[in-house]
Amino acid sequence: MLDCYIALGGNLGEVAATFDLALNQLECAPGVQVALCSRVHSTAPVGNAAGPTFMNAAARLVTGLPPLAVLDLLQAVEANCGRTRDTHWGPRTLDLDVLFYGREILESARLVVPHPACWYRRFVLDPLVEIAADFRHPVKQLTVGELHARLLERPLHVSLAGGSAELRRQWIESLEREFGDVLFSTWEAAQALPREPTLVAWLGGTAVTPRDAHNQFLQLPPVSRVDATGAAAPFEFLRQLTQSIRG
Ligand code: A4P
Ligand code: MG
Repeated sequence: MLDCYIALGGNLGEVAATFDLALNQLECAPGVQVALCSRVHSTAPVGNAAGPTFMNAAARLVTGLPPLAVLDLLQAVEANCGRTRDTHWGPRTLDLDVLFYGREILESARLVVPHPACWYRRFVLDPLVEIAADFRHPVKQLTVGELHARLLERPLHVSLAGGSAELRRQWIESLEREFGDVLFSTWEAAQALPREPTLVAWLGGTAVTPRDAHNQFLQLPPVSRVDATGAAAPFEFLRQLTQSIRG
């Protein structure tokens, strides 16, 4: 048996009632107990297609099920609660994500754990810190309480590393226009500052092989780095990162 932390989200219908229904279904499933649940938080939607205000919560499950069986169960409960998958990141009655499966690090086509975005999203960490402040993120090696505290620092500081100097200049200008309260910097400038940025977004390097490019990414600080090179629309991804950390 191990602790599995999950995130609950939704912005269609009676979301708080849907969360209750979902937690009841999880509690009734063989091999799972719902040990603890956070309060339900009202959160600003992240992403252009996300729709109206969200409700978010977090729960601790105690389970003997293997990780993919937990994912199957969460997806079955989503479907029972009226979840359809029309628009990626579109409005939804219920989204259930696996945040942590014990202290395991898993990466497969269907399941990535720890959830790659859990450490920089206010809508995840605000509820999670209520029930798991001392749980240590197995990759970032900070506790949930420490990760949450980083997102409360002001000014928030987002730094752009890699990419061309011209691209970074243009993107920083656009981001500053939209997010007047966030400090944006190039990684070169950020290194002279006393405090590490909240988040360092990697826009890609000059290396020829993918392995060398990955090594360039790995030279960024482990706690704050995010690889934006896989994003279909990297500028939109940066906007969403900024919305996520600002809350
Ligand atoms: N998958 C891989 N790893 C995991 C994991 N750890 N947990 C795969 C759950 N699923 C995982 O998910 C797509 C696929 O991810 C699954 O088939 C699974 O095999 P999905 O739930 O079908 O699609 P999605 O939720 O639209 O995509 P995604 O990327 O999970 O979106 P997010 O990250 O859940 O973000 N704003 C606020 N305020 N609150 C929110 O909750 N949520 C989103 C969606 C956008 N904006 C939001 C919120
Ligand atoms: Mg999801």
